[in-house]
Amino acid sequence: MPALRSALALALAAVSVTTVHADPVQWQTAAGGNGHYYLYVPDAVSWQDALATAAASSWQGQAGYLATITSAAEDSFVGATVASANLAWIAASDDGDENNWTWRAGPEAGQALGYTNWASGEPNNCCDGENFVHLNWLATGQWNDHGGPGNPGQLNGYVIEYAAAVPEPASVALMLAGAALLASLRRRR
Ligand SMILES: [Ca+2]
Ligand SMILES: [Ca+2]
Ligand SMILES: [Ca+2]
Repeated sequence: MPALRSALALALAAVSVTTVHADPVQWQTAAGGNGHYYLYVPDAVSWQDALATAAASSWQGQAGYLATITSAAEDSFVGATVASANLAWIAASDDGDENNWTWRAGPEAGQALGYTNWASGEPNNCCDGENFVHLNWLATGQWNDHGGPGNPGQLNGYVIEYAAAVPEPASVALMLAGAALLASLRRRR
C-alpha cells in the first residue's frame, strides 16, 4: 500500500514541522554543547515579563530561566540557532547598580558577567537609562543594553534555558537492564 504509506509519511512530516517550532532546541553535547534546551519566544514583552514567564515555565520537569550566556559557543548557538538572529532578551542586567552587570536568573544568578559580547559602543545606558540586555543587535550574537527606567516601552522576544536532566540512552538501557534483573529475581522466589 504505497499510497497509504506516503500519506502517512506526509501526515507525520506535517506533525513534526508544527512541533519543531514549539519545542526547545537542545545544545547537544556531541556538538560541544552543555545538553541544555533553549526556546526562543517571539512575543514582544518587557525584560521583567520575560524573566517572570521564563521562571514560571518548565520543560521535561525542569524549571526554565531567562537564558544565561557564559561562552562564545553558547552565544553563537543561542543567537543564531535558537533565536534565528532575532532580538531576544537574556538574563543580564545592571538594574539598581549602574554599570555593574550581573546575571539575574539561572545557576549564575548574582554572578558578575564573565563572557560578554557587547556590540560596538555598547553598553551605553542610552536615552535616560538602559538596564537590560538583548542579543542579536547589529550582528548575530552581539549584545546591547536596552529597556530600563527611561525606556519601559522597549519590548523584545526572549530565550528560555532549561538545564534538562534528560536520561542519556546509556542510563535508559541500564534502567531497563535493572528492571529485567529485578523481574527475574522475583520469578525465582
Ligand atoms: Ca547558560
Ligand atoms: Ca544601565
Ligand atoms: Ca544600548
